Amino acid sequence: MEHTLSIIKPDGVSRGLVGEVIKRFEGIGIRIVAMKMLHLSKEEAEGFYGVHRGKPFFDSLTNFMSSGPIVVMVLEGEDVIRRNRELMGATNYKEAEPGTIRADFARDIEKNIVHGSDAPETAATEIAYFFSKLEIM
Ligand code: IDP
Ligand code: MG
Repeated sequence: MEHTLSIIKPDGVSRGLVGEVIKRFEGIGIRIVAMKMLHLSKEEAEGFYGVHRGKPFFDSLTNFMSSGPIVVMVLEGEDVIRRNRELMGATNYKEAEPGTIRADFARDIEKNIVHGSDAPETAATEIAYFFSKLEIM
């Protein structure tokens, strides 16, 4: 059974979309096996998005990600990394398939509601960034 990390970003939380996002996961049989609300510091956001250090949007992205509470979740299911990415839609909401979370709710390439791991290696690293083994059901 595969695991992935999902984050409802500060815009998703402040716009009241936590339930909407979770409903979409549960609606296709993806299970939530860990969940918590956090408010990252700038340094913690920079650590999480370390792969993007040096990119033009890095400073703005990490300011945004540390601007308010987020909901972090470990999702479990068959092929869940790919299926979560499919539910999310493309990074740029303008290119996201209709019916995806980003197409339905995002109006900004940066403030795009959700994060999802993109591969098994990044899923493992990202889950370990937020959760200990004991916190995963
Ligand atoms: P992903 O979230 O779809 O995996 P990544 O390329 O990993 O997309 O980028 C991480 C996050 O950085 C995006 O979700 C978005 O919030 C932000 N981002 C990516 N590209 C841009 C950009 O060109 N301008 C502003 N923000 C961006
Ligand atoms: Mg990514």
